[in-house]
Amino acid sequence: MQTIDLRGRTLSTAEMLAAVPRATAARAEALATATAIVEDVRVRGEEALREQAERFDHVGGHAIRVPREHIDEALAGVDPRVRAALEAAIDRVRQGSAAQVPAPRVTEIGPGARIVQRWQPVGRVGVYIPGGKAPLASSVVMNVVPAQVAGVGSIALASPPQSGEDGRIHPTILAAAGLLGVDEVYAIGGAGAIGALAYGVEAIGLEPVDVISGPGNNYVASAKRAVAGVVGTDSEAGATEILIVADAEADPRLIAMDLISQAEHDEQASAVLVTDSAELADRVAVEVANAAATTRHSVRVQTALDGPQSAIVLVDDRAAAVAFSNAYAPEHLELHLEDAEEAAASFTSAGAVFVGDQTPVSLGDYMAGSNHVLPTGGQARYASGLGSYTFLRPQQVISYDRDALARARDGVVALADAEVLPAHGEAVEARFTAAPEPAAAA
Ligand code: HSO
Ligand code: ZN
Repeated sequence: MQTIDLRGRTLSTAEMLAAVPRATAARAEALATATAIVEDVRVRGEEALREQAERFDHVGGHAIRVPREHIDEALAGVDPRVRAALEAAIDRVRQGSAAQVPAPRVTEIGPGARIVQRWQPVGRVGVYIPGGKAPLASSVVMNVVPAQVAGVGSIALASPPQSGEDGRIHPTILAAAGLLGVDEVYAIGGAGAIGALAYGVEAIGLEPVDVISGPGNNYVASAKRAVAGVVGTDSEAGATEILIVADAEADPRLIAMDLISQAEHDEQASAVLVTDSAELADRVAVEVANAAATTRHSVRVQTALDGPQSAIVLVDDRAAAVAFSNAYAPEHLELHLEDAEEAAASFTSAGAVFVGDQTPVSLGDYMAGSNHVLPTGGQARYASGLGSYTFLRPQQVISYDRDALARARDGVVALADAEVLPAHGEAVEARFTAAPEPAAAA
């Protein structure tokens, strides 16, 4: 892991970002491929899905709509420890998600003039869960629970068919769906799944959804771009990131473990430590080197940690650490600081903030009750993580009585005239004037 010494320098935001550049995905090529796949599904439906399953997943003749018995079998077969953990995670994320549903709010603009701000769930959601490197059963929980808590009535889930398993999707993913009461499940992978959810596939009874959420590789992310404007999508998830801000008192072993825990996801993952303690920096470098050598996914982890996207960054003081972190806008921010609780207020740009050394990111990945679908690649500057609000639409409901309208009458007419849209004013005037006499017949 490289050490970058920024002490004694005042850097612009751009310079800070250039010091530890994120890995960038080759988007243009993926977008072209994903768009073609989505389009094929839109036009040719099931036939396209079967061809894509043979080509990408090496599976043929499988049940695309997963039969209920497969879900029941997965539920019966799941390790009881995993089942208990999933149930606990569901319960905790339900509690965390409930706080994300705003209560309706009534505003009296004046007597008889009322606006209700209400939050309407979308009608139908499609959740995509990748197969690949790790079967992310926890991501089923993190996507489905907030949608259910928001009040979404219809949820479909798609995940790739597995070759050698007669095209069934991963049993833990299926079990998680079963525990959540999601029984509309499709064995469809990649960009094709995004197309199928967005446009529907009549032959298999798949109705189009309103919002698609869930993680995925570059092609899945590109497919979501391709269907933008047709459906809503969650924000684009790139490689996982962790940034830790630590002071001289922090525990280097815990910091190393947490950096490695997220590097474990991906060769492209970013793991960054920002500290004003040169001694801590050295000790973390040693701990990381030791632990990375022996961890289960050592090659992947070391690739991520040795990449230009990972670094130990030395800064002058706390203010510089805050500036760096806020510029970087990490997906996950951990604060290993003596005054972590108070310091948290200064860190404004992060997908989620983990306060103190007893709150590791991997707790948040599974069990904290917070959501683990978070903005990456600096999107935390303007976006939030997934939550119940992802599936809610704020809507204003306006009601005025006659007296209240009368008080607004002149204003409407004046502005309508100014915009040379007199029919707008006349629509209001009509409430206060009698209908003109019908023109006499010639
Ligand atoms: N850290 C990942 C989420 C995850 N971790 C799922 C384990 N399973 C992205 O925030
Ligand atoms: Zn993780």
